[in-house]
Amino acid sequence: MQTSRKPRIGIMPINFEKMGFVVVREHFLRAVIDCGAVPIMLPRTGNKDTLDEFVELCDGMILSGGHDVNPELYGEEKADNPEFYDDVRDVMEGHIVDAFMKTKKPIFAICRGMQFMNVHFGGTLYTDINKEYKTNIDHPRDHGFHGIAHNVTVLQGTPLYDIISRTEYGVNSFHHQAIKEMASVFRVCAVSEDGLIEGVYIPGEPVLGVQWHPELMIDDDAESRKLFNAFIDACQNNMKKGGTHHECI
Ligand SMILES: [Mn+2]
Repeated sequence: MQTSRKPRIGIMPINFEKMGFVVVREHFLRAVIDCGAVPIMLPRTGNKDTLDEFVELCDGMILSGGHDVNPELYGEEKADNPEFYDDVRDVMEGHIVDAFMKTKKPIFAICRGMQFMNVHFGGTLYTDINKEYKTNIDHPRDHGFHGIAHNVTVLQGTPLYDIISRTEYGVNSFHHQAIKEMASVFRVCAVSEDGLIEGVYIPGEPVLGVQWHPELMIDDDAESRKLFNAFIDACQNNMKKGGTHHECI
């Protein structure tokens, strides 16, 4: 059994159809490398045999931000613009999440990734916060990569609090969807000032989701660095145990 190699971290791709590209945000690659692991971008495919090879290959998975989750998956209607959605990503993410849960390999779900997991496990989303939720906070507005859009309250006794050791924390915000009905497997670990769920985890499982983008703040925000370090540590510990046990991130 190899125990000395670096953890390999899969990163879900984003479709950039107009140019024929599939991309990942460069910050993810850098964050993973800086924390001592190896980033691996997944191909955008619904081919389950191919995805299973990546499940085998990767020690942890980052569900990156990206397109909106197809509202039809939680009983709502799609908007008119088909560019909002990526059905291939929905399919592949569902397969990856199931396989990683089965193998107990850690998942770090960011923004759309967290929203997708909520839908995948039976929850629903606000398809557009500004239309469906009364708030003074502009969650979708571009405040800049490092711009603090709002505070979150981090709940004590949760894995997120264990990692960042703060109850109030300023975060960026680039989302117009949000959790409406939370999936029953989830527990809340962070809430925004206006009451939206901004962080979730699954008790006893190495799964953490946040709605902000710690990858964009990795250079100058100690807490963002702690989140990636904790995730990579969880992957490393899982490898040492031969992949049959796990730790919460
Ligand atoms: Mn927000």
